[in-house]
Parts: sequence; C-alpha cells; structure tokens
Amino acid sequence: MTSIEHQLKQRGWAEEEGGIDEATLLGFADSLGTPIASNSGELVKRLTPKHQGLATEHTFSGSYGNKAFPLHTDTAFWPLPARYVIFVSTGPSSTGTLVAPFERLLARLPRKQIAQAEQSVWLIPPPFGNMYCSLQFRSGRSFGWRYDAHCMRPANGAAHAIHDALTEIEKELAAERCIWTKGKVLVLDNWVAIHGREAVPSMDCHRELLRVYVNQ
Ligand SMILES: O=C(O)CCC(=O)C(=O)O
Ligand SMILES: [Fe+2]
Repeated sequence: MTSIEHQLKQRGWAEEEGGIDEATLLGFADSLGTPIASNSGELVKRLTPKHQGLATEHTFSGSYGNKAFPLHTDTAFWPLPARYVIFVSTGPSSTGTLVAPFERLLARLPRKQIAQAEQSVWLIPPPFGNMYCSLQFRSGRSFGWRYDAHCMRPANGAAHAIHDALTEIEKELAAERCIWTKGKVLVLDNWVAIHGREAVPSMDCHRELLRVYVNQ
C-alpha cells in the first residue's frame, strides 16, 4: 500500500510534498480510481481566489469571495458525492486548506442531538440540484457523510437544530491546516473528511490549486 492509500485509510486524508505537477496529476488520479468532471465539465479544475462580484454565482467564490470557505463536502449536491478530492498546488501558499473528519464535528454534539443528526432531512434546491437527502448515505458496504450548508437547506426541525449546532461547533473546531508548497498534494476521502479554506490575504492572490474528483 502506498503512503497516500495508507494515510487515507487511517485518517481520511493524505498529504505528500512535492510529488505532483500538472502533467502527472491525471495519471496520479487514475491510480486512485476514475477521474470525474466537475459541474463545469473540467477534469482538472483550476482554483484561484476571486473577488465575490467577479466569481460565478452559486460557487463558493461567488458567495464568499476571498473570505474563508466554511467546512463542507465537495459535490454534496450530487446523488452520490465524489469519493476522493485531489488538490495539488502549483506554487507556495500560506492560505491553508482546513480538513477535519466529519465524525470530529459529530463528537461535539450533545447526545440528544446525535439522534437529531440521524433524523435530519435536507433539501438541495435548484440550481444545485433538486432533491432531499440525509447527512449519512450508503453505497454498497460503505457509509459516507455529506454536509455543505452552502447548498443544503434544513428541511425539518432536526436539521434546523443540527445546522445551528454545527455552525457553532465549526467556530471552535480544531481542523488540520494544510499549507502549500509547489507540487504538494492533498487527497481527501470526501465521504469521511470535510474541508474548508482560510480567508485569502491580498498578498496571496496568486494562490492556485488544481482539483480533480475521483470515484472508485
Ligand atoms: O482552496 C481551497 O483551499 C479549497 C477550495 C475548496 O474547498 C473548493 O473549491 O471546493
Ligand atoms: Fe471544497
């Protein structure tokens, strides 16, 4: 088992310095599974900080601009969210990507709210999708978690309570901070770990990550 696979199994994400560039990214993605295009149709998506007004509506940058992105599951609005998210940095950046296992958030809920998390129903409205979902999903023998307050609206009382509780927990959560060097790769098991981004200071406006979704 490679170090990446081992880390993914152990804690739900993996980091490696200096291993990958644009030319080798899709080959690396192939070694994990099948690369899947993002909603924009691109297999490799180039992520750069954008001012809110200049970014596409309904994207994270369209909603938050250069401010912090809250913790989320990528593609939470897909019937089955992408299994892995690969990020590679094309240069150094001190703006961290934040990562935490979803269970670390759940562990902070009072016992009574664990049941509410299980009973919570969420709506993913247009333009993101058009479906109801729960936080936990199952695919074959695997279970996963989805959470993205940007596209998931609480649809019952339990979901409202969980939304409020997770918003508070997120403020105090000790998330791991991945800061970037050229060629560094971060692979997330997107069913297990959620992630966000720190606010981007103007001096880091050249920050650039490449992102690929992978299914198994
Ligand atoms: O830029 C980052 O560090 C993460 C970006 C992200 O989470 C996203 O675009 O979905
Ligand atoms: Fe993301």
